[in-house]
Amino acid sequence: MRIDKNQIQDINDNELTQHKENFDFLANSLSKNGVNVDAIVTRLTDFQVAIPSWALGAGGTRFGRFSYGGEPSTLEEKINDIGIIHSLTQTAGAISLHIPWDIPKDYQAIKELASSHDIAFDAVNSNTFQDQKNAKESYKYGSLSNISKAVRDQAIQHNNDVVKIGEKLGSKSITVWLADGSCFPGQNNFQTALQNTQDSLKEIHNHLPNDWKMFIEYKPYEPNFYSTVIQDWGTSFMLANECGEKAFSLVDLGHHLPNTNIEQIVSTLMLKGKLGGFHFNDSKYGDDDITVGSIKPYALFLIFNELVYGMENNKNNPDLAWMIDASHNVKDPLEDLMQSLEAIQEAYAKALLVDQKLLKAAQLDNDVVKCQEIIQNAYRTDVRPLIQQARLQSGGALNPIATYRILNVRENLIQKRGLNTIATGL
Ligand code: PSV
Ligand code: MN
Repeated sequence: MRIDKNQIQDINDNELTQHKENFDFLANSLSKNGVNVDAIVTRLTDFQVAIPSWALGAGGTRFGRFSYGGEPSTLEEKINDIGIIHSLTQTAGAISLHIPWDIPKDYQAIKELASSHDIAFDAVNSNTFQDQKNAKESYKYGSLSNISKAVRDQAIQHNNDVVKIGEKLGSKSITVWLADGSCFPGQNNFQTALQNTQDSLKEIHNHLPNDWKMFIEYKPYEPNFYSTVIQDWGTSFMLANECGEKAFSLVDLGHHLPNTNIEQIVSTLMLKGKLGGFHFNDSKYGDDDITVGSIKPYALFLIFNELVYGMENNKNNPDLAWMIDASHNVKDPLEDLMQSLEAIQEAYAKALLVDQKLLKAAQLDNDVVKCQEIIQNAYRTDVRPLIQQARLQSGGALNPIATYRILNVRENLIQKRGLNTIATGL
């Protein structure tokens, strides 16, 4: 199913007068305070977030998986689903493939389909946390860190193969996340595991095409519950430095112990020019992978505040690869992704409102109260009319989820694909 621009416009028309009123009111009051509203709307329009190919079905937990109906069962259908989200939000202009879950059969056809939806191929993801059918070696005791050279070589080769697949699609980066670690004290020699991982990553790095980047993702625990080889940003940063110029750290919001100051990690990595990628989700306890902004929207805003500061001040840091990494059991996955996109845009817009000059002056005066006021004034501003304006200008829906429901998208998908389809992935 494809959503036509005219269908969106017809629905927008009913809400246009109200939107204009809201937007003009906000734009006026922001302009009076010296904010360049057009510049913010343009930055919101330019901001695109990749959707992972595994997030379009109803995600599962290890306890159960409840199909949503009309789930995409092929890569083509997944791209079409992202096309639906992108046409409504104008913010999901990229897909991130997980290999081997989503290997294209006909590369040319897949590329044409994606570009017909205005969707680019972002970072490709390798998978050495599951054994593949007919694989010679098993990753049960680790992949790039494994004590067996044969296992490490197989995992290195897999990463090189993933890069080759990405090259055919126009991707320019690979994300490496390792489940490697140990479940019990004594199971692993920490130093050997880390050294093996470093050597393996170096091999992958040195094999990359010149214009490619490698993102090293960290995570404190799960699926190993005693130790994880790349457990934190420090380890990821050290490995990225050891590997060389094309290697960067990747921050996944869910991959931190409770109360970690993620915005400070972001700022440190950007200062050093080593933040390459970003995975959005939200969590209450661990790597819960729930809708972005559903639990800690203020923390998300503070993180964006550092991202915006870094994008403006750390020119040595590359443009970031943004991706949503969330998927769960109970919502329509497309509606859920649109909620995540809205939360991301909201945090970004609010961060763009922070008056950096005023903040710096207040910091120089050690005026703690004023510093907090500046940050919270931005956070308390209802920026939704700015986001709606950005969408309106690029042909998206003023209210994506409402439009999705008016157009009966899910019912259409169920009718076409059936009630019991299951998407590949988690
Ligand atoms: C691991 O928890 C992770 O965040 C990695 O990015 C994986 O690629 C993704 O989730 C899906 O398993
Ligand atoms: Mn992730």
